[in-house]
Amino acid sequence: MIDVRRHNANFCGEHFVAHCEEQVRRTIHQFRMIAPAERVLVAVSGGKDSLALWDLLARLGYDVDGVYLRLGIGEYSDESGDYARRFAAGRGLKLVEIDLRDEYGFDVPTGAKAAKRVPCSACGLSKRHLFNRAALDGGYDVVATGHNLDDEAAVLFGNVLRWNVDYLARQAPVLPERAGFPRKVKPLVRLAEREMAAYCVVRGIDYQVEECPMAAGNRHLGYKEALNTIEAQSPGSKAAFYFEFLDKAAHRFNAGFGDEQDALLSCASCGAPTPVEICAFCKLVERATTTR
Ligand code: Q46
Ligand code: ZN
Repeated sequence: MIDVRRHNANFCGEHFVAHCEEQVRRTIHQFRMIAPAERVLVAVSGGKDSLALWDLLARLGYDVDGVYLRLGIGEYSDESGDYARRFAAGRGLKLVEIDLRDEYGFDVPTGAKAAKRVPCSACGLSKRHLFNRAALDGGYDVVATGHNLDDEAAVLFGNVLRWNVDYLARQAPVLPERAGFPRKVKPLVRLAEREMAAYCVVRGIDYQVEECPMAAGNRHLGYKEALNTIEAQSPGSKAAFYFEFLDKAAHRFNAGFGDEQDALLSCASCGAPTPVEICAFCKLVERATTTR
């Protein structure tokens, strides 16, 4: 059904599902991502990775709900939400929904424009803030996201190309909880993008195949292509690049990381932890809703 060249293995459907489960189980264990009784909130986009992650965590027996953020990016968002809802309903899982427009008065395209930010920056900031908030409000211990090996290797590649040492310090598959922030984990880092697509096919998971229209021209797509070229010539390069970084180099960048947490205040507007008086999300909301 699928060959995974970096493992030098071919799988039938049944064993491929078992293989994915094992990779996730090992990742969770190795990086101490989730303790058995903890409650997990999966950030769901309606795409293959987040739905596969939700499915895998539920299969592995975790107490896991999903959260979907309506970004208001035209048809793409409408369809993505439908996939997320259908998945949850079909499996009897709980999906928490947050609507940026209804609850905060803006959507990603118009809000970004009004706030003079690129859409992905306004979007990323909103996601980080609202997933944290949803986790804390709902009493979840952990927020899990569907970042896969290709995503993490591409981000690492970009950060190395520019020697963004601050980002390199933060690029870990688990970010520990700290005052006002839940733990963040990426249990799919051992699985590649095409493997997640294959997993969805085998498991009968219907997902949003379209990419977000705002992603066009995103630098990471170019990094993924570059890494795919290298991977085709030398299977295993991507995994080695990422996991050897974690193993041998990450600690050289994260000395001192986390020191700033002592200095965190509570946002005067929403109460979220922030190094300044008003948090970046509240500033975005204000600019996105008053400049129009
Ligand atoms: S959803 Fe949002 Fe992505 Fe679309 S606007 Fe950019 S960040 S590309 S993962
Ligand atoms: Zn705030």
